[in-house]
Amino acid sequence: MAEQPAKKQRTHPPYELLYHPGIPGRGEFIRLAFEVAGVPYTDVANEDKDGGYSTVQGICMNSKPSSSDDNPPVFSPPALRIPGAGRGGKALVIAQTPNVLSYLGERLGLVPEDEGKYYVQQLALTALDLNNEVHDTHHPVGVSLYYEDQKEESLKKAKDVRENRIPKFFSYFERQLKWNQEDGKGKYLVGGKITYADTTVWQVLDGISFAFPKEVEARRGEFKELFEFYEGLKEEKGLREYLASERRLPYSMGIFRHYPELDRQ
Ligand SMILES: N[C@@H](CCC(=O)N[C@@H](CS)C(=O)NCC(=O)O)C(=O)O
Repeated sequence: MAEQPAKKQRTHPPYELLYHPGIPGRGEFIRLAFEVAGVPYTDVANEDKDGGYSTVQGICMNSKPSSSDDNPPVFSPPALRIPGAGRGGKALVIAQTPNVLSYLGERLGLVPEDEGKYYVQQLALTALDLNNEVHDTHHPVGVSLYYEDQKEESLKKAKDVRENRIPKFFSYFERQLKWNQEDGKGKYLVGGKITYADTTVWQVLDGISFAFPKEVEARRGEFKELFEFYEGLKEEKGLREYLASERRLPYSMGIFRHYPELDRQ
């Protein structure tokens, strides 16, 4: 847990992120929540090079009936493990990115206390839908197949996602920003403080900018306010330091991949 901000360390349990090592992936949505909240966490597979990934695999990718302690099985990473927070004082293990974000949102102060927390979850779920659609641009036929075996279909899928789906989602995020501004709350998506809706939408925008740089460049003028939000959030306390740190992993062969042939030509 070295280098991470420790300001709230005493009031938080030892949070453990269980995810694949070496890629941002869906684990990134959870990392960003901890980072902007300034709350320490252990990124198990990345921090414990020897046994960390075996722990992740044992808990999250296991074919045995039960994953760990009294928790139900986990289908796939990412998951959150909190020693002592589960049944009978054992570890709690929960999975599914938006489920983990919802759990952490209240505990890390990343949601409003009123009905705004459902607006936050609504946005995070929508951003994660877009995340999945962008993933499918390089795997439109089967997640178990290689990209090289589905290149034809990828071209068609990527064209539709770039030309139709991305602008539709971007316009929705922009309408949300306007809605919040009219509510007098300023630069965030919901309310007057950063929430996990902001970090989740931000991460999807960042990933799309990596995957489709030409498409994004061409659309910046069309979605000026959304990109102001995107650039502005980079200066947010916690995020700024994280982006400059070694904990922020580069994109590679995960959800967001840069295949030039799938970008705008
Ligand atoms: N809806 C799930 C998707 C989880 C997921 O697809 N995890 C990937 C890594 S990002 C994985 O390891 N999947 C294994 C599999 O689907 O077999 C979530 O948001 O957590």
